[in-house]
This record gives sequence, structure tokens and C-alpha cells, in this order.
Amino acid sequence: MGRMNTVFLALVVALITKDAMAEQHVVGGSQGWDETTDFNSWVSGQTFKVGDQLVFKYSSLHSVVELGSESEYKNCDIGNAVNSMSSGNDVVKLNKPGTRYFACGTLGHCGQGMKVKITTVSGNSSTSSSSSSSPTSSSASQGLVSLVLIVALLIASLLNQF
Ligand SMILES: [Cu+2]
Repeated sequence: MGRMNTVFLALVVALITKDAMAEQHVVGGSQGWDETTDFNSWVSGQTFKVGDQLVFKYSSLHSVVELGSESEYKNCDIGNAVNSMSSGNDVVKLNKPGTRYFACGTLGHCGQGMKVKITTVSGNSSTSSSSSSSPTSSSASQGLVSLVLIVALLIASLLNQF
């Protein structure tokens, strides 16, 4: 019985480690990078941590340009893009905390709402997100539940040995 608990414990630890590792965020969810996608509501359901990746999936009608400033983002000014991609399956690594701005490079699409603002928080702190008013804490509470489970299992396996 003690051995079973140890195996289970190892499994839980493996699950948590996986949870703490880098996450891939497909921009726009199942709808992908498209002018019909509501990127604001998609972003509000995501937590971007350092080490995570964005994946832009789209057809050849679109592209991805990264903008250098909030004002360029607001005005859809894509003339000074800091980066542009067009593979249709572009991966962007979020390697440091801060805000990054992405828009579609196709004429008119940014103005139609095809743009997204990504704020990355440092991965090891759960208090770094300044405006976490919505139900974005689900993954944090999941982690807590797993932690409680681990402690319970540890105690259970200890008790079984005596
Ligand atoms: Cu587009």
C-alpha cells in the first residue's frame, strides 16, 4: 500500500511539474488569428508567463507584425513594425515580463480589430498581475489543490509505513 502511494505521489509531482512548465497559447483559441475573432475576450481568459509561447495560426490572407508601442497599436500604425511573420504558424516566445503588441499586416485588418496586446508576467510570482479582476486565478488555485493533495499523500504514505 505504501508503494502504491509513492507511485501516485510521483504521478502528482509529474503533473504539477508539467503545469509549471512553459505553456503554448494559440492566439484567438480555436478560431485562431482571424478578423472575426474577439481577441479582447480571448486575452482576458489567459495568463501569459515568462517562458510561454504564442502561436499564431492563420491563412495566407493574414500575417503578423509586432509593434513597438502602445500608440502604434492603438492607431494600427504598422509602418515601424519591430518584427513581421507570415508562415501561417508563427511561434513567439515571451521571454521577459512586459507588454507586447501584435497586429495583422494585411491592409485594413488591424482596424477591424485584428490586433492583440499581450502582457507577460514573471512566472514565479502569482501576485505580479496588476489587474486580475476576472476569473484568471483558476490555474493558481489548481496549483494549490495539487499542493494540498501532495501533502495529504505524503502524510498518508508516512502513516502507512508505521
Ligand atoms: Cu488579417
